[in-house]
Amino acid sequence: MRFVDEVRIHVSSGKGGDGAITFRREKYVPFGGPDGGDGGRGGDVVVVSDEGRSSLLELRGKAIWKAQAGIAGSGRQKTGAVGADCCIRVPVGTQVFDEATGELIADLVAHEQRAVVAAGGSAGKGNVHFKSSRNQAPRKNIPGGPSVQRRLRLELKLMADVGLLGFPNAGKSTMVSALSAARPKVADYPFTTLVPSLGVVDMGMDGSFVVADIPGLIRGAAEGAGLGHRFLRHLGRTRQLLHLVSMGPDELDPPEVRYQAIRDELVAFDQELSERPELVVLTKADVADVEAVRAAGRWFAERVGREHVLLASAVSGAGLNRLKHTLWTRVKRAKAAE
Ligand SMILES: Nc1nc2c(ncn2[C@@H]2O[C@H](COP(=O)(O)OP(=O)(O)OP(=O)(O)O)[C@@H](O)[C@H]2O)c(=O)[nH]1
Ligand SMILES: [Mg+2]
Repeated sequence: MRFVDEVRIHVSSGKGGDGAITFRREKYVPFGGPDGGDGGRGGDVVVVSDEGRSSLLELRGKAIWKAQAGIAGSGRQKTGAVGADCCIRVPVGTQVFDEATGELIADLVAHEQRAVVAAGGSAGKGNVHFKSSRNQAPRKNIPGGPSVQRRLRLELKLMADVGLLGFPNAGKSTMVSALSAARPKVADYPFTTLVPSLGVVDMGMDGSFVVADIPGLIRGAAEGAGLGHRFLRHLGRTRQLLHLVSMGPDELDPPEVRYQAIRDELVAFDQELSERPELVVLTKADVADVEAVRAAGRWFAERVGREHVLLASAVSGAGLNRLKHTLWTRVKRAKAAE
């Protein structure tokens, strides 16, 4: 399955603060000893997984993530402030790779898991540490450690919540483009989509869910007709099936026949998958014949229940809001029941 959710970022940890070289200055004490304090540690860049996040989309706007530098130490053994960490909050399931080497740096599988991806520079040491019997006035310190800079690739293995079903040309890819920021190829010939892809549907403050676009199915797919039905395995972990039935004028078979053909393939592929909740969308409403829609609406209401049939057009946008919210409500309900 292709990853659509991927970002590349640059991270830079904070440099450590230098240790100070200072000497005590007091009235009547001509040769005060060393009193240079330590520097503060530089801030780390930390990637933290967060259940409340569902996509890496939110990171897209920011290419450079910087932690604060530690502050240098000063006289009177004063220690410099520690640099603040920079936290990058990502969805659970995010993997972090070093862009240059391809090395997997972190695999964040649980809520609030933290991975330091660029460690802050160590704290420098002030000259107060270097006093000895032989050297009462050391002009020596340890500078703060350097900042670490890295290019990272963050990848989220998306799990589809909703899986699309339908004949070739039913408008599956068009629907994914209309609902999400993904831009799968759309064309007026069958089998445009050859590999499954995913789109993230943004529900604003509420969150988001993922729709899987897969190649079209035709009758006999179980026996290898068309592209076969092996793509159905990508729907394995989806919570909800979205079955698109085109109401466009170019269809040869009536909608109920096409619907049933897909249902048969689904059952042949996997009985359990065929029992998942399904929402039927009569699509291409913008170019549909009103009488045909009415008749199909009646048939589907009878067959799957009125609440499981919607009318929409991915081109005009009609019915899409309702579709989005219906899917979202169902996905949330299914998640809560898990
Ligand atoms: N008028 C109209 N045309 C649509 C609508 N949705 C899709 N189409 C057209 O239908 C054709 C097929 O659309 P796709 O989205 O590529 O169909 P698909 O189901 O992904 O097809 P495959 O990938 O080949 O299985 C394209 O020419 C689309 O522009 C719609 O709501 N209204
Ligand atoms: Mg397609």
